[in-house]
Amino acid sequence: MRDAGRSKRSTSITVVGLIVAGAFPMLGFAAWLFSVAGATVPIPGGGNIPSIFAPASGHARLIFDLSLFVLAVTGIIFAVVFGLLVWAIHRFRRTAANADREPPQIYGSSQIETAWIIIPVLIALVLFLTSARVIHVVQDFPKPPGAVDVTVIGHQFWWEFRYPGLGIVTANELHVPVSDPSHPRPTFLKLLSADTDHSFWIPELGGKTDLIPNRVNQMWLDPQRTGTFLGQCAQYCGTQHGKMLLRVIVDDPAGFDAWVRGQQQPGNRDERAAAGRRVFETTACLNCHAVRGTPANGLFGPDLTHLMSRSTIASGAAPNTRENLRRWIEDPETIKPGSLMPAMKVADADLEALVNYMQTLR
Ligand code: HEC
Ligand SMILES: [Cu+2]
Repeated sequence: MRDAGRSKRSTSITVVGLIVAGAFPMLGFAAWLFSVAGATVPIPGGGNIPSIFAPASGHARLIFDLSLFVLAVTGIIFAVVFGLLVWAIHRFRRTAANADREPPQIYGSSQIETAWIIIPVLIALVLFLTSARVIHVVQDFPKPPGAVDVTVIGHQFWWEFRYPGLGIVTANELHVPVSDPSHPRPTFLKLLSADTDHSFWIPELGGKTDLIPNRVNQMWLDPQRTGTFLGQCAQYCGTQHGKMLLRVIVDDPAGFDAWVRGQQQPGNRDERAAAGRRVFETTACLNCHAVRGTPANGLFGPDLTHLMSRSTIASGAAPNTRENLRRWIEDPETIKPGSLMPAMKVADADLEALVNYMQTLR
């Protein structure tokens, strides 16, 4: 009677164990399904929910292929170990015939011990070599002539992009040309930080690379189709790390050249917005923001020379609409709590004039 109860209990413990162990591959599978479905969900303002399962550049594809290989190897290990476990539990379970006997006590087997040292060492070696190969290809990628250079500077909580060869400074929305494999035109990023650690990550275009103060990191992107790709600062860098979004807009060659020409223009000096410009240039705004061709040359906040060419403000925290600009200048906390731009407490009339001025910065 007591034995039957104990055996029933051990059976149910086994079943619970199998469900728990089986939950891991199921969770992995669900994550995969979720991101495949997410990759087709458009987001207002362009782009899709980013998915590591939808690589759109050679760099991301190398990492993706490696991760599938690692997943396959570990999946086979899981299936074999799990299968043997289920078989052993079933084959050697307690039955009425053996209930009063101890199982045979076996000690030592050099064949089995050698096998379970050598096989894992070989598996680890194969995984090491394949990873080292991908790291080598990604890190030592040669820079072809015609590559675009961008210096990316991470700030709390926004991104600065400088194109040293083109004389462009912009923020939060990185424009790069498409890199057709037959005419590769990759973009090389030099990654710096103005304050603390950040991490540049566009899942569909490549792996994460950290931006670390007093250190220069590098990475490259070679997007093979046009479109908007979304990403995120992937390193906790302070209160608004979660609203430190990234947008990479991959333009066709003509579109990229047109964008470059537009960005190279100095700031608009539209006389209709002269009142707003005066407010901008006589309050603290100009200490933190630059508008090329005007006295404003602050470096603490985003360059506003071509603010209206961006579809969002505050690093993707809000769409770049008149209403949001007004709300932002009145009190940035309402859009991005913890942002390092103070509420400037400008009078209503000045606020209106400022927003008008901002809207001429095309
Ligand atoms: C103490 C420095 C500082 C002052 C003064 C300041 N700003 Fe800012 N501003 C910032 C920072 C930092 C950001 C980026 C915030 C973020 O995204 O987290 C910003 C962002 C902005 C943005 C959004 C830009 C973008 O592309 O996302 C606008 C527009 C703006 N400021 C306008 C103004 C105006 C107008 C004034 C004057 C009334 C002003 N700022 C005063 C630091 C400042
Ligand atoms: Cu960050």
